Amino acid sequence: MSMEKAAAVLRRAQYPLFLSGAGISAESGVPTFRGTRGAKVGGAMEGLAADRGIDGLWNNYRAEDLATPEAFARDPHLVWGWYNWRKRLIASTQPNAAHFAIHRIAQKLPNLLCATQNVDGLHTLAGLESILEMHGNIYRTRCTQCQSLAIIRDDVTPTTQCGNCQSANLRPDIVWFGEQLPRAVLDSIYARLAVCDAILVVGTSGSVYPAAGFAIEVRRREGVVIEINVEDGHKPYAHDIYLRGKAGEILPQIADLV
Ligand code: BJW
Repeated sequence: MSMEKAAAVLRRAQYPLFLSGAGISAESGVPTFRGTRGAKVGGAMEGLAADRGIDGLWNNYRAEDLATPEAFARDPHLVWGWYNWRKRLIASTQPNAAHFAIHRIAQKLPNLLCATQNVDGLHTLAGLESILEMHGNIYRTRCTQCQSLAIIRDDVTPTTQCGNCQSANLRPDIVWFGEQLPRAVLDSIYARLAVCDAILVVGTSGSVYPAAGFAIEVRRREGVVIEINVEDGHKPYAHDIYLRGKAGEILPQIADLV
């Protein structure tokens, strides 16, 4: 019943917004940040790391200690090591049923604005043509000297040179804690939030801002909040329709009904 209700809300919405988090890629094998138990990043990483013969290098680190400009300035080898490892892991994954379902929903609802906090590129790989990547992309580097962007699929180290200015100052083109999100991406999302009548939030813990504030804003304007998550964790916002379960099982059914 809730599934039909969610589909009907989305179908009728004039200015719908879709927001995904790490949970949508969990069924592809990409580790989430906080898992389902509010654990440090090591929780998910350790299991996969062990599966792939990697020792517990990251056991003593939290995502917040690696994904900051200060961490990178302190120890670029460590931070690049973390990103190279994640990049390799992500490169071995494929989009899952949830990514394909969102593509299908977007085809049926051309006015759906899609945003993701994920850096794995799996929405694009599933065929979604327009996706706002709020936190960057794991395959992209940015030169801290000349600011040029590049896609580098191989490992990067602190000595890897920028293809444009030849300096060795590449960083991941990822939004770290305390850094501003891409202006154009935020402008598009805030323009949508000003009129948004329904938001579909999938697989996020709602613990990182500004993304966690989107549903708050939609509710404030009396829009409908639809949430899909495997657990009903503490969120800074309330939902109107809560669909508990795996995104890869629920979203395809919604895609059929929209
Ligand atoms: C399933 C599932 C399945 C599992 N199906 N579900 C307001 C208040 C307080 C603090 C702040 C605030 N505004 C800003 C801040 C500071 C900070 C912040 O939010 N801190 C919090 C910790 C409180 N925010 C920032 O610093 C942001 N920048 C900013 O605001 O700049 C302002 C500024 C202005 C002027 C000058 C300068 C700055 C930047 C945030 C960047 C976040 N970056 C990260 C890491 C980098 C990316 C990377 O390396 O990959 O992005 S943090 C990490 O968390 C990552 C994620 O995108 C992000 C969100 O995580 P997500 O997606 O929610 O994942 P999880 O793991 O938390 O949750 C997974 C969920 O899936 C769970 O709920 C599961 O149950 C579920 N799930 N399997 C469905 N199969």
